[in-house]
Amino acid sequence: MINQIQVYKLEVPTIRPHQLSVATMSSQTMVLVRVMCDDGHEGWGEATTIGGLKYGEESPDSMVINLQKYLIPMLVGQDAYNINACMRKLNSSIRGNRFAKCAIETALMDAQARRLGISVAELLGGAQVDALPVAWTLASGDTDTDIQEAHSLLELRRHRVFKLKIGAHHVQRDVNHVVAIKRALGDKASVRVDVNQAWDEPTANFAIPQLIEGGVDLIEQPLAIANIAGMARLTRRFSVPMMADEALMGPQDALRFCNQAAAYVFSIKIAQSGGLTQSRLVANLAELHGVSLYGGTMLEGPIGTIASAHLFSTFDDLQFGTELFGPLLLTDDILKKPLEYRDFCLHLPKGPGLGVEPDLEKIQNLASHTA
Ligand code: MUC
Ligand code: MG
Repeated sequence: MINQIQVYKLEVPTIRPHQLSVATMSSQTMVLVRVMCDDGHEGWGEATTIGGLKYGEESPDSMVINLQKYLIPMLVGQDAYNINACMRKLNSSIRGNRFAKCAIETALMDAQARRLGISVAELLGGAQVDALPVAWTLASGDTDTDIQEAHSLLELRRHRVFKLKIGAHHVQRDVNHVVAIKRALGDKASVRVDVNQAWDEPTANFAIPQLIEGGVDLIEQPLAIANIAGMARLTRRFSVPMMADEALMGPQDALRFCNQAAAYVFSIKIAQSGGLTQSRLVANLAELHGVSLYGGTMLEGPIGTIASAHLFSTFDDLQFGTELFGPLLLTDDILKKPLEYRDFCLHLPKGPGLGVEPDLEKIQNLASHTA
């Protein structure tokens, strides 16, 4: 039985300003939930978004309130062994709130897997790999700084896939920035761009041929969320793969994209999808429609990141790798032992559940909100 669910909100500074077209981040606010069960088992989950309300329609504060006031009271006293029943109860009376639901489902799965003495990946059918390639986002806002950052990460063997955040500046300035970085890195790295919806279709038609010529491998969410027809036209028109990101807010959107052949790649994010089970559904739809997969991030801390890794490790194919670098962008860790990044990959931990041990004392000290 679920005895208690605690919520923590904590803000951790980033190692440098992280510039997206929608926001410049100098810190990240994590929302963590801790599910405690009467058999002594507990589990952790995370609901983290970007830039307050700039990226998604749930903010850290709305998640805390909605968890405390609506979601948690429905779960206390429920059978912790039956995650499907718990999630159905939530979904049948609470609309939306995908991030908050993801945190709850993750925590229930962590507890369940610990109880069974298996990993979350095993609970989901079993990992097919023990490490996942991880891209890094170059988003300092300065071309030379980004080039230096990429060179040192290549040297460290931490990342060899770089995603550039563009869309905040004039289109030609952004294109020149990307092309200069790709020229500096050459064949040593894959360079991709994330426009975060900043372009209209004529701007995309102007920029993309130059990006292809410059050697860019992937274009992420160039157009507004609602412009699925435009995404379909770009997918048909250009040889470089188009990836849907913000537009995928769960399986219904994924189905719409599949039906309209509006993307060649899906960025799967556990929070955007509404949890690990819903993410699996998005991945299944993609696989059925010949859409390739990429393991996305909401720049979560280590708990959301490793939960994503457990799920992604169960996929048959993750053609474009992952970007599960969130914890590396933060100046502080909340785990007793940090996640293992080496040889361009995130390595899955071996233990039961999520395989990580949250540092409760640290979390309590960093938390601005606890309930
Ligand atoms: C996004 O839109 O992909 C993921 C990596 C990053 O730098 O920003 C996020 C959000
Ligand atoms: Mg994106």
